[in-house]
Amino acid sequence: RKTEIQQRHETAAAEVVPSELKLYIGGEWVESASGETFQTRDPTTGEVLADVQAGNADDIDRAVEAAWEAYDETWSDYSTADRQEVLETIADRVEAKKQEFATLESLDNGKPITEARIDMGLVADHFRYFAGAARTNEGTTVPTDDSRHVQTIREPYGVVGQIIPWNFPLLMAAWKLGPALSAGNAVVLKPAEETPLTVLKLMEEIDDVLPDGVVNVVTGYGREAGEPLTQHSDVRKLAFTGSTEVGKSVMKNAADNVADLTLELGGKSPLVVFPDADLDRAVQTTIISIFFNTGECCCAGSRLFLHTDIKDQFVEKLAAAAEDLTVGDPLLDSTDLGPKVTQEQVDRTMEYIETARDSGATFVTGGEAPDDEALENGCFVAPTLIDDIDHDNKAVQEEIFGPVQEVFEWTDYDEMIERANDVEYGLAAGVITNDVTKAYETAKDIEAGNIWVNQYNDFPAGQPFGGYKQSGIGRETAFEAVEHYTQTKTINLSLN
Ligand code: TXE
Repeated sequence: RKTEIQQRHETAAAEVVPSELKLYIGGEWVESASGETFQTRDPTTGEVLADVQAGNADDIDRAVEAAWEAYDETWSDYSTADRQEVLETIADRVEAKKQEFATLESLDNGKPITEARIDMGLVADHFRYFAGAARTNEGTTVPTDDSRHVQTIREPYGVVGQIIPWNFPLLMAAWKLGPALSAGNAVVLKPAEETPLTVLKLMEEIDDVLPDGVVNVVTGYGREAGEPLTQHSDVRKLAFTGSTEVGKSVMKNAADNVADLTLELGGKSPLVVFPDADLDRAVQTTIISIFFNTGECCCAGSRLFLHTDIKDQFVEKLAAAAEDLTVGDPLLDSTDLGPKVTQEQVDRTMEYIETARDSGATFVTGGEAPDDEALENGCFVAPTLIDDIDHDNKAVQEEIFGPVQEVFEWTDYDEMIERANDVEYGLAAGVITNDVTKAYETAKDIEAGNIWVNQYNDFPAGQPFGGYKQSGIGRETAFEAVEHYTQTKTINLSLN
């Protein structure tokens, strides 16, 4: 007999799983060259959602060829106004089917439907932002003397390759496609094997909007489909979001072809709370920093630095708030935390939890699967707070990518900053204080690309996002991203 959750998911899947699940190459839905497929599962129920094509190097070759053909024959003739219109129409199409997209994302990834709706709003907003950006991609004139006129123009690369992860599947696609198309490139995109469905649905919905071959989607595994894309000599720029380990191999492959590259990698971000903070509000911000998207955020505030004066009281309030969160069926509006994306991800999180436990750390709350029979088929991890752990522990130094936050106490500001910066990553950070001077000083002292003050995980389009240190290279979600998808051409005209 099916449980209530299984029934709800089966009904939702029948309504929203797209009918076209092949590779999208040259505007056609085609089978993978090998004829092989793989399954994508619902992490809440463990059931198979769909069989998806397992693309390989031959499919990447076909896709790159189709992209160049589209670029040479049609796309490069599109004016900036045409590109703006295309991107605006994509935003319209996502908005028109927002609930369907959100449900599909929630089924495939496990994220709460309320958060999936936020994602879809951001997807549309990013496409709109980059629609506008198409019109502002200006060059310069360079003053020298009257003997010449020197001008720079920004030209697209032609064909670019993009590889995205599973934590914000459609939003990561929007972050990548938006600037690439805005700048006038054709794209080969490889979604994560865990969550290919919303990107395929997007292509189904915008098939008539883009000329054939401008966006090509090759689903498949990292080694089989991702790697060949990063090795392809006709791909002029690569953009990758994922683990630092794979990011390094993408960088090496890019070097072989001297392809341009942007990387958005992992993080282990600090959230610093000063003693003057409004504690209740700070607790809510802390909850968002680590439990939003079940902690599957590269910028999650996974290391919490609490001033000694407030630490005990703060931890007590935070534990109560964490225990109050509803872990459950992500399709319900009342759910705060859904499952992790796969069992493999649960195992990875649990390994870090065991490392912390073995070191004698204190589990303030969580540290295991939630105690709920209805969730036993899903990939659930309870919200977890860890105290009394060494900062050099592997579970602190490495990205857990789950609903797990580690707490540290601080008294001396300089020592706290030193520890906050004592990781290989530098993606994001948060500061909570009512003192503007302290907030600014801390924001300057932390080595990270994104600092939130008195809030966390806020991503309006137009605000650059990207990492310091091993968290990445380049910035997304802002005009800078369009620049990353262009190359400068200098034209020097003799006036003699
Ligand atoms: O990442 P991978 P995984 C971190 C997070 C997580 C860990 C592992 O800590 O626990 O990485 O996750 C494709 N060449 N982040 O295994 O493998 C792959 O198919 C080219 C942080 O999912 O890096 C997928 O499309 N591509 C992160 C994408 O890379 C390859 C988000 C990401 O997968 C490839 C995700 C290869 N050799 C994980 N191998 C963030 N920054 O937000 C894999 N891929």
